[in-house]
Amino acid sequence: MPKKPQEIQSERVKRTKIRVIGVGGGGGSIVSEIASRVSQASFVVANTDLQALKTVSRKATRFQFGASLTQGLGTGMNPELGQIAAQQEKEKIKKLLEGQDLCILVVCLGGGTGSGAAPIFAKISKSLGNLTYGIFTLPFKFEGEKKMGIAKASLERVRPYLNALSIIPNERIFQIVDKATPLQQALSAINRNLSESLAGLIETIYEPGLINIDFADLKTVLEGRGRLAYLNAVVVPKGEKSPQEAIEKVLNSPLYPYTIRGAKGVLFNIAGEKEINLNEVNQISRNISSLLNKEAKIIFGVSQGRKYQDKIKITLLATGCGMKVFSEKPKRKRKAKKKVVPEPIPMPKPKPRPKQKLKKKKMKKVTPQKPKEVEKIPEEGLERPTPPEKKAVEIRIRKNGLQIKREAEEEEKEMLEKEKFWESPAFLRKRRFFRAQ
Ligand SMILES: Nc1nc2c(ncn2[C@@H]2O[C@H](COP(=O)(O)OP(=O)(O)OP(=O)(O)O)[C@@H](O)[C@H]2O)c(=O)[nH]1
Ligand SMILES: [Mg+2]
Repeated sequence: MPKKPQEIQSERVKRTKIRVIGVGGGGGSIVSEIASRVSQASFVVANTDLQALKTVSRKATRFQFGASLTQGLGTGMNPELGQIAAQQEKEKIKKLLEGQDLCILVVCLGGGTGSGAAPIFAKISKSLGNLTYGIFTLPFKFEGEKKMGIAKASLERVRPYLNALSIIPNERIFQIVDKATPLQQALSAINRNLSESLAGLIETIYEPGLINIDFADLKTVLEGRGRLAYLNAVVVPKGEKSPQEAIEKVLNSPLYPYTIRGAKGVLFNIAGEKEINLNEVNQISRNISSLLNKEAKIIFGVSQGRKYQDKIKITLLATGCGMKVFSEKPKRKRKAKKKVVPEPIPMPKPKPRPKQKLKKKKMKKVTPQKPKEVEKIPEEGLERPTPPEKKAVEIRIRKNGLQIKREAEEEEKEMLEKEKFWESPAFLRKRRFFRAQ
């Protein structure tokens, strides 16, 4: 039976509830940043550290816990204290998380508050029946083994309570910024990148699209247990090559130590201006699908809007990515992350570039002095200067036929002279030798 307009109206009232919770100092900073740029979801920053809470954006709710244990300070890198602090305030945390459809936990692991409390927050969220997704950063290498140990232990404890989790080692920021970059600046770069990705996902769920993605779709991709997730959002200026550029960028986030290869579920949204070319949309979606398992669930959406004028934005969430993060086996040298290369999108053929032709000619060009030096036959009693093998090969490759012939002739001539030299009496040899010098 067709629905009456009034019924449809009342169904629309049920709005998806997404709550993003940052726990600890780092997690709080990231959520604070997202809160200031996205209005649709709700944001909470939880910390034992009152001073840190005071710096959080007004758009996020502040939640202090463990005051009786830490007297409003941090835990001083003590995850047990962070855990007890959260356990003591279970009821308050429950109130904070109930009634949500999706709870996103954001924690920078390695300290005491976030690492200790994250498993408690996740456990409560799961017990309430929320879909729960965790985003975690790992400490920098220079912070030492102890912090990394705290982070890994926390990840193992939190994972069973999560549907999906993303892991971003802070160290990966050096793929984008120089090692000499001040720490604060490096952290901001990570936080900005993470908040842009998360903002992209939230927008995708809340903003109506031409091909719409809603919470049911997100649920399909996120459902499961402890799945490794990849979330990224990129914006590229609209141009001839922008679809190709956007795919490459969205698939190759420098911050992740893994890619979407092998993912079991993917959700992605393409946003553009009003006249978005559906042919391009088709190319992009085919490209992403070709990288995945045939059984993978792929959900894609298209949204249009004036705010995407002159640009294309792709947001992508993949879950069940292939890498094993919690392997118990002894460490083997890990293979370097392979770049995901999408199939090229056919473009109109570019005109031949004269520069390339020039390059070819340059390769053929030979340097006349060097070959002689290498091929020179040494004088008796002098040690042959051994040129590096590579150099000799390189030079040989660069010779042309005429030059080889000329050198052979020269060599022959020299040999003949040498033979003559040995045929001469000893007292004459010396003189000829010095004359030859
Ligand atoms: N990406 C990112 N990482 C951060 C940031 N701040 C801290 N971290 C990382 O997170 C780790 C834990 O730091 P905090 O989040 O301050 O620790 P905490 O959870 O508040 O724990 P305690 O202060 O020890 O109680 C650090 O070792 C850093 O590696 C941040 O703003 N961004
Ligand atoms: Mg702290």
